This record gives sequence, C-alpha cells and structure tokens, in this order.
Amino acid sequence: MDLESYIRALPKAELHLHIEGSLEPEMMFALAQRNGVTLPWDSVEATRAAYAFSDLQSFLDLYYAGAAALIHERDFHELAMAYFARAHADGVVHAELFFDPQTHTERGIAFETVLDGLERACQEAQTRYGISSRLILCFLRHLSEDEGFATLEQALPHLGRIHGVGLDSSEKGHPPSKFTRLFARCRDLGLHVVAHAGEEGPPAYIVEALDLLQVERIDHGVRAAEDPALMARLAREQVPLTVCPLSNIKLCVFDRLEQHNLRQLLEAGLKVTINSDDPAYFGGYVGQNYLETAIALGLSRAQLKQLARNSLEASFVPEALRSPWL
Ligand code: ES4
Ligand code: ZN
Repeated sequence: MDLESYIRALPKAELHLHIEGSLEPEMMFALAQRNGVTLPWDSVEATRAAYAFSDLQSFLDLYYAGAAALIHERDFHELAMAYFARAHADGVVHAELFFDPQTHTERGIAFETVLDGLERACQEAQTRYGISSRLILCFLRHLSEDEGFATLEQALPHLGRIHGVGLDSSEKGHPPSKFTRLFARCRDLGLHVVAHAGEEGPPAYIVEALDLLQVERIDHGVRAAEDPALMARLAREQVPLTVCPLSNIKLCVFDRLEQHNLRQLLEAGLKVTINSDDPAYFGGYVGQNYLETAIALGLSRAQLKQLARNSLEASFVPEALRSPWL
C-alpha cells in the first residue's frame, strides 16, 4: 500500500482545527458576495497570494479579515460541512472543532447564530459521514479576561452543546496566567479545558497552562523541547500535544519541515498528535500534514499508527466509546 493510502486508512481524530481557519478563499468570496461584505482582496488568487506569513500575528490579521464574510447561520453550517467532507476523505472519524465566538460577536453576529450553524453541521456530519464531533469555544487571549467572562456568560445557556474551552490568538505577551480565574470557572462548570501554549511563546507558558489553567491538552507545545524538565514532565504525565506541522512552517516556527521537532517529541515518549490548525491558510488538511511530515522526518508506519492512535486516546470521547476505532 502506498503511504498516502496507508495514512488515509488510519482511523484518526482531529483535535486542533479552528473552523474559521478552514474557510477556503473560494467560499470566502462566495459568502462575501452573497452577504454584501467587502473583503480586503480583489480575487481568490490575490487572496491566496497574500498568504505569505512571517509570524503568528501576520496570519491572524488575515484570518480575522476573512472571517468577516461569515454572517448567517447557514454560512457557519456550510463552512463546517465543507470541513467535514475534507476530514472524511482523510479518514477522520472524530473531530473536536475550535470556534472563536468573540471574532463574530464583536462584529454584531449573535453567539447563537454561530453555535446553531456549527452544531447543525456536527449533527449532519454524524448522519452523513459517521463522524462524531465536539465544539470547543476558544477565548481570544489578546482580549481581556473580563471579555472572556462576558463570552462565557453568553455560552451558559448552551453548555450542553459546548464540550470545552480553549485559548487562542496572539500568544506572546498574553500568558495563560491572564486567564486563571476564567479557566477555574470553566472547570467548575464541568467543561474540558485546553490552551495554545509554546507555539511562539516560551516553555514557561506551557507550565502555566498546566499549573494555573490545569489544561488537559496543550495545543502546539513544540517549544517544550527547549526545557528538559518540562519534556520529562510531559512524557511522565502523558499530556497530549496537538502539533500542527504545516502551520508551524507557514508561521515560521521552524524554517523547514525537515527541521520540525515532532519526531524528537514522539521519540522522547510524549503523547504527540498531528493536526491541521487552519488548513485553508496553511496548505493542507490533516492527511496532508501526516503525509508531508512522514516524508520530511522519515517517520515509520508504526510511528504513523502511533500518532493516529494517540489522537483517539487524547480525544474527549470516553474510553469506553472508543473501541470501534482501536
Ligand atoms: C491560530 Cl495557528 C493559531 N495560533 C493561535 N491562535 C489561532 N487562531 C487561529 N489559528
Ligand atoms: Zn491553533
């Protein structure tokens, strides 16, 4: 079996996917036209050409601009259905989707419009593709903790449809410690908790996410490799890392995929998973992330199988319900 088919056939979970980051330029333009929204680019081609990033912030500026095309419930539904079609083609059996309500409520879109559209797509993905899914609300860390509390307030009537919370957006200068009270409240509400840490920020942010926010997974976490004591802890505690190799290259966290430390993290015994982050912006969905990483780092088929198994074990699906995939 060729490598691509081997990867596709592995049952896998995607645990680090920003649904707004799956907005392909074609859909962005179609929605903008339908909704009468003006985008900062003239064409689909010009939009793709603008996707040359120097760091996380240079990407986020475009990502928030593109999200302005999303207005109605059906827009969020279409966006997520397009993602699920791609995920299904890549052998994804379970997906935990991040969404950024503040990106939309700041533009006057109702919290319920976003949630209803995404949730309807999650239901449809189950019936159409047999993909189970969960929604994880991400707080934007460049905003204040009080703004996070206001967003949590809007989420309270819908906690049956929101499985967990995360922390994303500009990492540097916005340490996990800024959100200690908010995450404590979320944990008290029974929500699962994750956070982006150690993507651009220092290893100390990973330690803060673990100790102060008490997260169950670290999103990215690749800078853990700079701190041997932290590496030992992550291996000992089997804290899942949701690594996104193509994202890291596009945002210049590593210069080339051959220099990515995923294999080093895996071989140090950390619970590493492969994910796509913002596939419309970073040049590949989850299958492409597996494939390009396998080639660049010379991963064995046993290692690829381990990565896929890790993703299922690191998911928020209760262990008793995972047996069909393992
Ligand atoms: C993100 Cl790659 C990345 N990092 C932090 N926040 C984000 N939001 C969307 N993509
Ligand atoms: Zn991310």
